[in-house]
Amino acid sequence: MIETLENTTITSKKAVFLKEVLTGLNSVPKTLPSKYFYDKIGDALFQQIMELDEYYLTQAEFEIFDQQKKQILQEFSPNGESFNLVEFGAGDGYKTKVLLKYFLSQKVDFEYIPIDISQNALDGLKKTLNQEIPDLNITPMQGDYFQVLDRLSHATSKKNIILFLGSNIGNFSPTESTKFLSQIRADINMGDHLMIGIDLKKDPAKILAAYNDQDGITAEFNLNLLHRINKELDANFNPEQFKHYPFYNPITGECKSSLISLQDQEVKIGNSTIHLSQWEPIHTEVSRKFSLKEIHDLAARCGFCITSDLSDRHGYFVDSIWKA
Ligand code: AVI
Repeated sequence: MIETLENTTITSKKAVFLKEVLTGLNSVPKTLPSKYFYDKIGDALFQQIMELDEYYLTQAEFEIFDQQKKQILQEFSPNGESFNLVEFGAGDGYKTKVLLKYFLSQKVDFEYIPIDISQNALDGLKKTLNQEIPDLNITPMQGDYFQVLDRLSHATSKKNIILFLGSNIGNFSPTESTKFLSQIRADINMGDHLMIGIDLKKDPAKILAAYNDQDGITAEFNLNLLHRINKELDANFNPEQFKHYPFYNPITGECKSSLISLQDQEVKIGNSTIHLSQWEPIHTEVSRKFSLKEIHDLAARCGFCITSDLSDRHGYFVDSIWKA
């Protein structure tokens, strides 16, 4: 019985994946959803991207936490009150660990609650943190961000502090980000905080290099989407006939990545056939960059007040602290 249920879930996940891929590839221009980057190989490639010199975002946010952890704690808990530190999509915890260790050293009473869709990711994170920071009170929660947040806001009188780091908001469309952040605002209580990591507009060459590294890791990350579709949806993309192509528009702040078809070609996906013309792009991801004014407008639109904008020494990135 259980096996049947699991199989049903797997089948329906696959059906949704297939439907979204075919809808995207039958659109004009062609698109593929970036959420499908993150299978096991995609996770490992993204980990490598975060360690690249060109991908300045990780080090900039690390520096902000390292240099300004005292002020961050002061904002979160001005009178030493206890809180829940709830992180959406926690990853490997590389940057968050700086804050966790500092808060513990200051004898703050807090519970770290990383939320992720992947139980696997949470198990890995818990294991690492138990080894590295044995005194940490950690309660990983698997599931949809909002279901967990809703449960938390009703279950505890403690202040909730939400972390949404790494410029993940940049992967949303403007409509999606307004909806997502307004939903957070609706689910938290007056006086709770959101700290959101956002990549700023800067020299277009710097941004482009971050999405087109010399070692070709980002290209591999983008092309992995085709490998994944081949494996999981019985398709026959030839990834060698596609080229990773990012471009940055300084007016909109969008760095858009695409895969360009190097020749006229037909690709089979399940029972469907997709035609691609030579030089036709498949849009795969948007990584939006913001000005401070755009961040302030976004916060106001979603019902938050900004209490501080913490930036790195180059002014590349900001961790903006918002209050409900
Ligand atoms: C996860 N996200 C914030 C990354 C970004 O910068 O948009 C994903 C990424 N894509 C290419 N490089 C990194």
